[in-house]
Amino acid sequence: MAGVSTFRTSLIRGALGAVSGLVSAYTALAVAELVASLVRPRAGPVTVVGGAAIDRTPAALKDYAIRTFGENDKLVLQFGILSVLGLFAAALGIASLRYRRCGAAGVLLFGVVGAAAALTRPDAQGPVDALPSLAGAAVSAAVLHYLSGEPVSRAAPVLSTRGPGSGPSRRGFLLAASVAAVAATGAGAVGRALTGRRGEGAAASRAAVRLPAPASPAPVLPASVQLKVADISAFTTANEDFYRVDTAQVVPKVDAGTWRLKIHGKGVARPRTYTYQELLGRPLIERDITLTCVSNEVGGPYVGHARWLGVRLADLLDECGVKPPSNGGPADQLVARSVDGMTLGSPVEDLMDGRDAMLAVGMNGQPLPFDHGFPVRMVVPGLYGYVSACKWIEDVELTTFDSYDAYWVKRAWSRRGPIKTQARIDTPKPFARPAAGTVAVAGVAWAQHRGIARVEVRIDDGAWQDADLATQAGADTWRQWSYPWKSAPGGHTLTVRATDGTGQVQTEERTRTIPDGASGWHSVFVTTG
Ligand SMILES: Nc1nc2c(c(=O)[nH]1)N[C@H]1C(S)=C(S)[C@@H](COP(=O)(O)O)O[C@H]1N2
Ligand SMILES: [Mo]
Repeated sequence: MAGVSTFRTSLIRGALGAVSGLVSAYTALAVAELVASLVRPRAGPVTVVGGAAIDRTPAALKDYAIRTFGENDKLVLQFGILSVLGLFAAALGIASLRYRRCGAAGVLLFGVVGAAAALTRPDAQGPVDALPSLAGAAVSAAVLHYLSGEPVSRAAPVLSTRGPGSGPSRRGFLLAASVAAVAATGAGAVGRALTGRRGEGAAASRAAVRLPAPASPAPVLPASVQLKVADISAFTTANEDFYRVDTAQVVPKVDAGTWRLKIHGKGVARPRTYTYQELLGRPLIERDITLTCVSNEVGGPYVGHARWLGVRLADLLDECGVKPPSNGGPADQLVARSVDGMTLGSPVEDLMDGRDAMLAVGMNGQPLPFDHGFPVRMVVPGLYGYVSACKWIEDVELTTFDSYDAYWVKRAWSRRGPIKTQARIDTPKPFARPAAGTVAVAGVAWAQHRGIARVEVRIDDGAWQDADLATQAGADTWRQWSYPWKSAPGGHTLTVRATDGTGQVQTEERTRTIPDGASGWHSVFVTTG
């Protein structure tokens, strides 16, 4: 019996050790949140470790994460980080029962890892970025040290059984742990409120924006750009429904009043800085442009259409004295940098070849939503987002492709990213069971800046049939198509392919998204009956 009770005692001790580890880790995160709210919200330990993990994730794994978790990829990552932290914390708590100093030292080590991650973030603002992790770790180490040993007074030992007759006082331990947890929750709540207040300035600046009327409006969209087919993607994607792809775990909240855009670099005869009001005061263009992500699989969801309002980028570059390479300019790459340190590189030639490359301030009649780059982002027809569509932009540097690789290029993606021709079947869905008879097969096709000239549908191994096309809004937009399929009962594979405005038929060759975008025909299997 003695053996059993010893076992029970050590089990309880172990559990209490794990609890003290978890409580101290929780304290660390809460204190770090409070300090981060004072220093810089994006310097919090989970955010910086998550950012470091995102930056170091091999391309294939990142591709897998986007495929599997979609736009929840960052939530899954943060949950993973917290789980790992929780496991280590519990282990440290148990270890510190026997080796009290080890626990505290382990916690401090975590603090150093967090601080290192914070200092090496591309948007780090200096040594202060290390503070949230270090402060969190210091308080956490003290909490763990206290919980895992005798209290200062020695009168009411908490967990230690080291001293003669000093059995663990479980009530004292629970009290101390609860006090720590409650205090930490309070600190975390204060931190969150302070961070929220920071965001309020940005939100107020956005609410105050009155978008001017465009000097060059987009043509009115004819109703015929939208086919009357249930379940086809809306021609214009609502801002709330627009896909979001970026590496930001905390969406940057930028105050338009203090925002500045700097244009500088190689061959920039007159470097300049622009304010938001200066941009709004210029002649604005309004254009319909469909955006696509290079990570979009064949048939995937990362494509959306909006009406953008902004300043023609070529005009600004011109004003700064930039010449395209074809006109003797020394810079062939424009590197856009965001407030969160992201870099995207676009060919200067493309930006100045007459297409509607712009610094957008408006999206579907609204100031840009925070998720989509408020106050200003780039939008370039014909190029995948990762080489053109910089959100939360604050710096434009002219350079060469030979001398600088932007973020995704360092991670095995192609330097150049023209959008590949794609067609997608929106309806019927894969493995749908439509009633036999005439089934509306419909979807969208895109080949931005070349346009869509033709869409064909094939049933099983039959001949290609022309689909009906909606009106083409422009070469830079997607185009809806539909095909009234007279179906026979049974299982069928439906395949679609598009031809772009240059007469090039979309290739059948299936490629992965890495390095320069997926190609191949989309098909779905359905059963009619
Ligand atoms: N600052 C910043 N801008 C960014 C990115 C990013 O990670 N950070 N991702 C790019 C990518 S890969 C794409 S496809 C588009 C997506 O824009 P959206 O989220 O508004 O749809 O933004 C681009 N701009
Ligand atoms: Mo993308």
